[in-house]
This record gives sequence, structure tokens and C-alpha cells, in this order.
Amino acid sequence: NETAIPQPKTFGPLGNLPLVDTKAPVQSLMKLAEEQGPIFKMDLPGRPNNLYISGRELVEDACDESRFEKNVWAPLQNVRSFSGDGLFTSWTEEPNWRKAHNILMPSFSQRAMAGYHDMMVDIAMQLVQKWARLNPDEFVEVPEDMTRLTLDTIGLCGFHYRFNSFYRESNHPFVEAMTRSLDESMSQLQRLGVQNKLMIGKKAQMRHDIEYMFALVDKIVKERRERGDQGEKDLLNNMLGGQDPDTGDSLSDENIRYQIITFLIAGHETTSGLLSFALYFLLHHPDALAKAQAEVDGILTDSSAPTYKQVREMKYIRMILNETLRLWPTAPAFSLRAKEDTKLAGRYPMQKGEAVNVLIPTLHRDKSAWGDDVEKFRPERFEDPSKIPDDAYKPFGNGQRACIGQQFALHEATLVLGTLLRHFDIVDGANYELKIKETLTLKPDGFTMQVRPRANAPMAPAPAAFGGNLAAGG
Ligand code: FDE
Repeated sequence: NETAIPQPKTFGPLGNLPLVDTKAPVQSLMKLAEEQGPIFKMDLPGRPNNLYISGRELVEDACDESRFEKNVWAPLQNVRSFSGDGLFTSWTEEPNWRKAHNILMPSFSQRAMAGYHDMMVDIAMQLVQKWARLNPDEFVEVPEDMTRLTLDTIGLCGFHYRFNSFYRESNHPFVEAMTRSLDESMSQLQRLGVQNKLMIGKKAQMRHDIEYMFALVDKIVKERRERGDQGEKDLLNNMLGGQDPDTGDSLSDENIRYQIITFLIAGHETTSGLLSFALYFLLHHPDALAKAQAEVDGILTDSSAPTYKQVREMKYIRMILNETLRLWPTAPAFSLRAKEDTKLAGRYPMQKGEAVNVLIPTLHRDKSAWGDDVEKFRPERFEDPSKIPDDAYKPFGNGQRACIGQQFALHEATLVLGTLLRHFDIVDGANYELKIKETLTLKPDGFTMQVRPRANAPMAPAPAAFGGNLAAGG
């Protein structure tokens, strides 16, 4: 009852490496999964025996937390040079993982979202006002504007720091440093060991970028420590003041630095990709777009900014986001390793420490879970929560190591998408053809569209003024 694991063709010492497009590894792996089936093996130079799984049955079994645990796999290990033992890149057994998890969980609960809502509105309105001032023939660069929005949102809700990305033509230098470092971390994976050693210029650049990121973050922490707590209910205050109920410990300044960088990475690329893909799908699905606009027209009936409660009422907008994450989960893979010798799905023997990588976009196209129309964008799949095949839907990862920012991302994205559709019609003026750019995350590359203010839209309200009492709602 043991089954051999398929492997595509190899190329001598390079193994399967030539089958992976260095610019689009996930899309290469999706194609391989189509040919090889729900489990296959890849040998890469210096990294033999990589297992990829993408079928419902196998993923469900690997998500059994009594036998498997999060694996900090190569892509994440490279990121550790700037995110250290922050939540995303730490092993579960590192003491700082549970400490930070315990301290930060309440800050990411659904209840906590009411406290961030006004800050999210502040940034969303900057985007609405920017788009409202475009001339009719101008194009919106969708992923760029969504990245401005999500970065500014996590900066404000996380640390009361304003990146002010909408006031800049080019990226904030922090984003440049972070993007370059993420790119370099991914490129290191594709190079052979000896090639990596030769990349002296790249290494110096990365050292420089990391120093810049640390300096900016350390300054934010230092200023907050000196100024003291003025009642900001943001992540930083919770980290500075919070104690782990298990150990009584608080987080060190070094670990707080890693968490801030983690939230800036995890909280902006993924959510901006989600919003960009959602707009792409709506351009191509006029029925869903009409239904979404009808929903927000019925909810946002006056000219004041959306309230927390109104966002919670936007059920169809949420369904659109869920369906978008099904087809293009912007964090496209995660990795698990065996905690003991075991058999995956009862037939693939695995030794303790051996890993399997979950290919989420292919899992989300498993016909046995989703039906024959898997390629179709159909938000109605998410209408009845009891009909969602949870074990075949993993856009936020698994178990205790699942995304802590899920409610944050979904509240923000629902607010933004709902507000945009209330104010604008969207037009595919460039006949954009989907091309997916891969970094640590996925996003639609070079996606532009046009927007037209809607005849019946409310005036874009000025950003809500808020001060020390903004946490009153939370
Ligand atoms: C996490 C996460 C995950 C898992 C990974 C692994 O396993 O490796 C996933 C899949 C995710 N995440 C996804 C996502 C999507 C979206 C849209 C998001 N995400 C968003 C967000 C926001 C924020 C702030 C975040 N996010 C965060 C985070 C964190 C911190 C983490 C880690 C956790 C632990 O503890 O581990 C994650 N995220 Fe996310």
C-alpha cells in the first residue's frame, strides 16, 4: 500500500531546475501539477526531494496538526535576514513565536477591527479622492495604487506612521528597500550556491537595504517609547505594553522590530494583490460587477464615510474577495513538515522532518471539491458558508500558523472595494491581458484601467479627522 511519487524529467546535475521559470516559479509548478497530478517530486541543486501537493485529500491529511507542523522553507529562510524570528518566519518551537502570537492575537480579532476602521477609512478616502481627480482619458495603475493603499493602511493601523504614499510619485524608500530585499531573497533560491557567493554587489545592496529598514523601524519604536503611550490602540502599543499570559514576558525591542517588518511585508503585498485581482475579475464579469454595485448602492446611501457596520453588511463584496482568493491566492504556497515518521494519506511514507509544499492555486482548482467549473469566477460559491469545502480552501494557510491578519485584510479589502464601486464605474480601456508577476506573492503585472465617477455617487468625504480618541470604537 505504498505508492511511488511521480517526478518530471531531470537534466543531469541541474535536476528539475530547468523546468522552473525563475520569474514565475508558482505558475511553472501549477503547470507541472497539471501534468504530474496531486503529488510530485522535484530535485533542485542543493535541495533534493521537494514534494509538492495540491489535491484535497493530500492537503487535508498534511493539515493534521498532530502529525505535521509549519515548515520555515527556503523562501522564508532567506527572508529571515530581515524578519528574523517574527511571526511569519519563525519556527513554532522558537519561544518568540508563541509569545508574540499570544500577545498579538487580541489585536487581530474581529472585535479589534472596529478600532482600526476609521484609520482604514482615512487611507481609502485618499484613494477615492485621487481617482476622482483623474481626467477621463487617464489610466489608473491598479497594483501600484493598491500597494500605496495597503502600505499606508498597515503603517497607520500598526504604528501610527504615515508613509503618505499617495503624495509620492515613486515608492517610499522603505518599500524600495523591502521590495529589493524580497526580490533578492527569491533570486538566491534560483542561483547555485557558487553563483550566490559571487553576487557581491547584490549582497552589499541587501546589507544596505536591511540597515535602512532596521533604522526606520527602530526610530518609530524609539519615538513611541520616549513619547509614551497616548492611548493609541495600534499594534505597536500592544507590543510595547503586552505580556504573554503564559510566561509573563513581553517582547524585546529586537523582536518588535522583526514583527513590524513582518507586518509591513505580510500586510501590504498580499492585500494589494487581492484588491488588484478582484478589480481585474470584475472588469471581466459584468454580472458580478452589477450585483456588487447594487449591493453597495443599497448600503452606502448617504455621503458620510462607510461605517464599520456597513462594511460588515457587504456580503457580496466579501464573496467576491473570497472567490478572488480562490483563483489567485496572493500568498500562493506554504510548507509543512512531518513531526514524526508517518504516511501521508496512508500511502506515502514520510520521515520525521520531511516536508511537503502546498500549491494553493491548484488545490483551489480541485474539481472533486469545487465542481467542474473551477476556472470560472463565480462568487456565488461562497453564498452558503456550509457549502464551502474548507479543507480545499487555504488562502490563509493552516491551523495555529494560519494568517493572523485575515480579519484585518478582509475588513480593509471589503471597505476599499465597496467604497470604490460606490464611487466609480470601471472601464477596461487598455484591453488588459492578465499576466501574473511573482515575488513572494502574486499580482497582476502592469494592470491598468480607467475609472468614471458614477452619476449617483456621493461626494467623496474628506478623510475623517481623528486624534487621540480614535480608539473609542474598539
Ligand atoms: C501568515 C499567513 C499565511 C501562512 C503562511 C505559512 O504557513 O507559511 C498565509 C497563507 C497568509 N498569511 C496569507 C495571507 C493572505 C492575505 C491577504 C494576508 N495573508 C494578509 C495579511 C495581513 C497581515 C497583517 C498578515 N497577513 C500577517 C500575517 C502573519 C503575521 C502571519 C504569520 C502568522 C503566524 O503566527 O505564523 C501570516 N500573515 Fe497573512
